[in-house]
Amino acid sequence: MSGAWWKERVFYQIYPRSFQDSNGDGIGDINGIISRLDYLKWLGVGAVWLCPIYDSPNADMGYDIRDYEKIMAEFGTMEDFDRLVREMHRRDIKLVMDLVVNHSSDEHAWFVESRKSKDNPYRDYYIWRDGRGGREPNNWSSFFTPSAWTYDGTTDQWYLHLFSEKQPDLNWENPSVREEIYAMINRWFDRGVDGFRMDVITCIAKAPGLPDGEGERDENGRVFAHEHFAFQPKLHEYLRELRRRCLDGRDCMCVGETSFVNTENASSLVGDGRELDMLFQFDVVDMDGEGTKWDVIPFDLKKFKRIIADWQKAIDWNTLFWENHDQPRSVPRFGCVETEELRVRSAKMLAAAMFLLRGTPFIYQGEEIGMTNFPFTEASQLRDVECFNLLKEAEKTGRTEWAWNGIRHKGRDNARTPMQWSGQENAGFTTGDPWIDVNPNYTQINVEKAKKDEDSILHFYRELIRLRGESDVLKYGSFEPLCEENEDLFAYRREYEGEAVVVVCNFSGRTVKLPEDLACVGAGGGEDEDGARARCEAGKVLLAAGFDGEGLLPWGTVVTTAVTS
Ligand code: ISL
Ligand code: CA
Repeated sequence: MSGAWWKERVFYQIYPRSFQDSNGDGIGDINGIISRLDYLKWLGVGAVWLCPIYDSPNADMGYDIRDYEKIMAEFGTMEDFDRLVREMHRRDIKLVMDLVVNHSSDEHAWFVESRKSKDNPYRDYYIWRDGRGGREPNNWSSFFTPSAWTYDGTTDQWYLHLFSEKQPDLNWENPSVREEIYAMINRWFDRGVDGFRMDVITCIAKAPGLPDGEGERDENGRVFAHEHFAFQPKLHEYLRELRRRCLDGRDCMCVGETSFVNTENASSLVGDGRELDMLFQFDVVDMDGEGTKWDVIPFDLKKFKRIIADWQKAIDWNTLFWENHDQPRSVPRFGCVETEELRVRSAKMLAAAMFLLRGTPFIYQGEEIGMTNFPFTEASQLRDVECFNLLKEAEKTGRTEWAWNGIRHKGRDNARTPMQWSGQENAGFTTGDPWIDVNPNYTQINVEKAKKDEDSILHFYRELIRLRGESDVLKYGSFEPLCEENEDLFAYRREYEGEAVVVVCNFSGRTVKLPEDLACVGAGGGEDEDGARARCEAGKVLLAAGFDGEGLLPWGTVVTTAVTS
């Protein structure tokens, strides 16, 4: 069996600013990425999702694009980019770019024109409205700021921004906007890119008339009105048009960052080849927040199992991830960092738990060495607009302690600290001053050290990627949840054409004996009552960490062959 390349391969997400600096200015760049391609190849990576590298004033670290067809000067030149494409393709690594077209930067030439006058040809490229009695046109709040509107005195109107005020929303209703975007996408395809990750793509269409939100109001009467800006009917129209105009006829892939997707509406986006190929859902990573992501609640294994089983059932092909540039690190979050031994073991367990499910794995840079959160203590260590706005608002209401607790657990800068390559100064990331501090644990946690240690998290990832690559059952097998009521274990069976594999993961700090129904796991030859010798012989261990033949040590995992059902 050989499916689409984006199902066969394991993805690796690069946050360019923090991956590798090549010229000592403290900022990661394209030449730095090129110098690490052999590492990615060694690891077994088959495709890269590259976070935005376009010209940007960096109000939101590249997610505010000033020019879609220029490379950010700090990252290099278009020649460097063309070389990156060549060097990746020479190693058979696909390149997927970030596509941020819900909004642009307020410094984009379109917006600079748009705000000049009401009759400017670019006026309708953005969403401008009159105020209501000196206030905003409606009651929407934004992802990053209290209000989703900013007033502009030049024309006495307000513009809409679902993110920061430096990220005005593009008006997809306007056919000229769509034409410009499609042409831009096609030019990138013609340069050789293999696909796109589409930023907040589910929010590009807004409800006609921009009605007030009816949900829960904040102190100022504002509402996070996603019922009016996510999953609007026009979304499907736009995505189909985009596919016809840009994707059809190309051997490419598009994955949506589909905020507000759920198991009911997911199949309206994927599965029939008319809109997206894959989607990112956030049910797993949103699990440990209640109301807002900043109100941290403990990990709930049963809930996790339900979410995974529901999604594996809901659509044919999932994306599989624990981390990205918007999430904190996964080991302190879902595993255990109490001791070095447990950090290593739980990182391996998390890898097996997620990346052997049915779907395409996405590894975020540094996850493969088990990087952890940063011990933030002061605002000067932060770089993220989301954190700054959170602190600003929290100070007004005397909730500073609460905000800091949230930032330490969930702040996006946790995952944006430099990649830890070695025990040398600045973790081998830069010879200069890094743009954001290196995690002080880099002498312990780094690629160079992990490469030398066969028992490291890094080697486990490499082995896991190799196994998946060689195995049809791990790629294309069905998914069946096991031990659903067990309080400590997450387990599942994959099955495909006469082959089966069982994955068992201990999500607890206890040693757990394998329950009866998993008796054959790893037993490799033992016998049990129902004469299940065959079952036992099937129990060949493919991958393990903290497995002693009978049970799993705290945070341990085992992957074995199994009999088919
Ligand atoms: O990280 C989040 C807030 O905590 C998410 O809600 C995030 O803002 C949302 O998933 C959209 O993310 C994407 O678009 C943003 C950008 O800041 C993120 O980095 C990007 O992944 C605006 O472009
Ligand atoms: Ca640099």
